[in-house]
Amino acid sequence: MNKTALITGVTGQDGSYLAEFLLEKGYDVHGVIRRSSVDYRERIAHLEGRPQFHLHYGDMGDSMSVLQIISKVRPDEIYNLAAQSHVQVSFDAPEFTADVDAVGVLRVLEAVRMCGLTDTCRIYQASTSELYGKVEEVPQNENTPFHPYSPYAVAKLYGFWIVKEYREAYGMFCCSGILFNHESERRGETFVTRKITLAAARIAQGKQDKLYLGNLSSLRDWGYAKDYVECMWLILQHERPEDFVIATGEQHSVREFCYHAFKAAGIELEFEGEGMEEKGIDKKTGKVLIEVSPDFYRPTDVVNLWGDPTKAKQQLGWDPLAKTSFEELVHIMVQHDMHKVAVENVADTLRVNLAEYLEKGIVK
Ligand code: NAP
Ligand code: G4F
Repeated sequence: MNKTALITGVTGQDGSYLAEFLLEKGYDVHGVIRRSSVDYRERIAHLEGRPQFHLHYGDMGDSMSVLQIISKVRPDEIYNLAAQSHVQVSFDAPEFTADVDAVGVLRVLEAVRMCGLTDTCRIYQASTSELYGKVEEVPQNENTPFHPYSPYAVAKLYGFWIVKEYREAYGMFCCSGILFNHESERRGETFVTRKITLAAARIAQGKQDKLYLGNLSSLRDWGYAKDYVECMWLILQHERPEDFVIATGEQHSVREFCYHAFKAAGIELEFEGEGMEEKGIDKKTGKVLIEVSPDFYRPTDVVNLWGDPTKAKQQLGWDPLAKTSFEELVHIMVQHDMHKVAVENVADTLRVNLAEYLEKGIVK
């Protein structure tokens, strides 16, 4: 019998890669999607229609739908990836973030209990390095104290602790993966890496003049999302339910990410000035391409994330050194976005030509 997995957040960056990964392993994959007035299934469109891939409408804020889906699918494994995942947005929508990212986790755990799946269903919770927040130790491992520093992180902290509580109270196989930032060509366009790679591609192809960013000195441990979904699965295959830090063990600043991304797009940057006055300048032309804007500063910002993946390496056999490097990650993202922008340019030209031909009656 094939195993059955349920993925919440299947339309997201990680959900789409995880669905591919599990289908490849022979799983029956069920995904939870939200009803929306626009099509947002771009990341999973290529999977729709496969006999082993099924979608269900639901919402993490709606206990009934969570319960109904779990009782219908009766999964062997649940990957709870659904979340309002943008830290800056969590300052604007703190209540929604708490409902989905904190209480949403509880809804999944309780639904599993109500469906009598306590002993058979394993649950992965998408936890985050944001829990370390205003960091108390560098690098961070499974024993580093948490100090959440945004409404998002506070909500995720509840998710982490309720998973631990259900593990201890009811003996459930539920675990948190404390994942450090992981990016890809499927990353949402308002996260800093994707914002930079898209802007580098647009600037290189003459479609954008300047990029405005917030804190350029912020430090992150950036990995490749496609590599990280394997860990979610490994955590659920482990003999005991435990929490794991997943990271590369390498740290880079937003400024460094910009430098490498623009270089991959054919532009060498140099940085001048400090704080709000800092600028990223095209070394060849002297043109200012990056400026700092207060709009992208957060009320409290997490500035020093650096993960220690030793436990995952020793117990799961997951070696980040054998995975995609920082430079490769930036390259993959920039190549993807250079191509995307080039295709958009061609489409724009065709649209303009077509409009002209229609107007002149050349085509009808
Ligand atoms: P993402 O691209 O933003 O995807 C989030 C997913 O959650 C989307 O499918 C979204 O659906 C869904 N969702 C949001 N609110 C929902 C709701 N009320 N009900 C049902 N579904 C809802 O995030 P990601 O980067 O793939 O991250 C996956 C998970 O890992 C998240 O929980 C995130 O917090 C966590 N995490 C991410 C990272 C990272 O660096 N990427 C690191 C640590 C932890 P729509 O498509 O309908 O919006
Ligand atoms: O790309 P970011 O928005 O990601 P952040 O805040 O680290 O959160 C992501 O990673 C977490 C794991 O640690 C996940 F839990 C979470 O769901 C999400 O996937 O920002 C990264 C850094 C921040 O310090 C931010 O202040 O980049 C800084 N930054 C500077 N300028 C900017 C910008 N961030 C964004 N989004 N946009 C800017 O213009």
